[in-house]
Amino acid sequence: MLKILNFINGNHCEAVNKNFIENSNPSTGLVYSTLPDSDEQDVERAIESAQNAYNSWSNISAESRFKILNRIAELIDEKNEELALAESIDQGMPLWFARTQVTLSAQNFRFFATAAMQYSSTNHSMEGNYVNYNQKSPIGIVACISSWNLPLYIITWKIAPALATGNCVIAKPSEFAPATAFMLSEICYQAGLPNGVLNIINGRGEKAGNIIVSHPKIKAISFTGKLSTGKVISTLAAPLFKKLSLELGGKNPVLIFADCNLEKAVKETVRASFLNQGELCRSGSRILVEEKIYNNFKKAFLTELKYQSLGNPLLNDTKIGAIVSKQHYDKILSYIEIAKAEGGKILFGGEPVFPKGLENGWFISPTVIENLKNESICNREEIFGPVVTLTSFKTEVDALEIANSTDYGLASSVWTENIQTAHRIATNIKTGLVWINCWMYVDTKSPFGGMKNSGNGNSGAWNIMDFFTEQKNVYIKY
Ligand code: TXE
Repeated sequence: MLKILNFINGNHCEAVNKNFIENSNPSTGLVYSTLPDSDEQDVERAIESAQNAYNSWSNISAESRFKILNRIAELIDEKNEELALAESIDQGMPLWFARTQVTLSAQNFRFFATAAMQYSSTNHSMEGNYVNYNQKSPIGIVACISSWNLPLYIITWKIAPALATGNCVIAKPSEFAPATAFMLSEICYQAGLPNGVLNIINGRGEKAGNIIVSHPKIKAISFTGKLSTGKVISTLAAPLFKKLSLELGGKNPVLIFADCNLEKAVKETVRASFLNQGELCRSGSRILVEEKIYNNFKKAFLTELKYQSLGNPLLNDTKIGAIVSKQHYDKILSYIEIAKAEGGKILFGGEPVFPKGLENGWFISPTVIENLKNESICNREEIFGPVVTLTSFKTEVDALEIANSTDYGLASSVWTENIQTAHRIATNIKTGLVWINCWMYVDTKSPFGGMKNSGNGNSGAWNIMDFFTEQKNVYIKY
């Protein structure tokens, strides 16, 4: 039984109350690890250790921070295989995909290690013999709370900039996939991160998570998770004037125009729909196809699905692994039932799968549904699983209207060979990310974040460095 521990003041420890939560391997449905069911006592100990570490950490040179964060990146790369295996077992994603996510996690630390050295402020002379300059300083103790879908990638994407800007961190991974955060704490210790600079608290969101976000000493919260949780955290944070960076859900449209490269559009849209079992906030879940090619696209899309092998995530040719938890598995299946009740036609899948030897695991077939109205629940609410809807549109205006019709605005992809169409759609679609003739290309140097109910766009690159700092403007008359 894997025993996951908290990481407080450089030590691994159980919850003070000795309580723990059981966590299951999604491929087998069996409990395989435990994690601390932390409460106030654990959070207080973490906050105290962060406070003790803050003065030294916030005052060491940027180069010293670079060296430690860069060493963490090197160790993540060195341990790619064991981190990837742990992630695949814990979250259910295919092992080959987990390797790519570990590589990106190392890049997160490498990018923000260098950002620590490059991060600068501005100054300028003003008429009337004034000079104006601004100072950027760390906020203090910040919270990084992450989701289970890309556990290591998302938590490193938060922790690295928070540390690079000189803050001390209280991080809380999801209780559904805590394994690689535990391994990250060991890596940070090996890299020489001073005790108390990073503390990782495990536990339930509504308990440990709530205690962290409510704590008066936590001055900023970087959160990734459901819209509903983002609302709860915002309600708690607002009266205490805590800074908030929110990466929330999505219901991402894929726009397929008749003049697209059909073969490429089909292959990439299958990937966008079912990579990581569709458990990506950037997944394309609403596929909008120009009427002229709807039947051709549908036929090619369904044919391509036959190559999406589903099963044991540890096998190299597996494209679709297990669903992270029984709770989420049931939620996805309930949406498929809702779709049927709303008149949806199941073109492919629509039911659980029981791979040989893994009959107790949580697997759901890639599912394609057509004939749903735009205002149907499955076209408006985030399902966050291997379920997509197919809808046709007549004109570009129709496509944009459908694409922009949900309360989310995170990501979109557009397939067209017409550059004018591409620019018009990119300009008028209301999503924080737009991919044209591609999907899931990400660059750490670029800002990232959703519009509308998908978040507040404070992530990525210099946005998140600014988020984790306080700015002061100084005017000097001479
Ligand atoms: O979210 P939850 P999940 C979104 C994705 C989906 C969600 C899935 O779209 O909606 O994440 O992640 C903690 N106070 N994104 O199911 O349940 C909880 O313990 C404090 C968007 O994990 O909200 C966990 O650590 N904390 C993203 C974390 O919050 C609380 C990319 C998330 O849990 C809490 C990836 C509370 N009251 C996924 N309740 C993007 N937009 O980029 C829960 N938690």
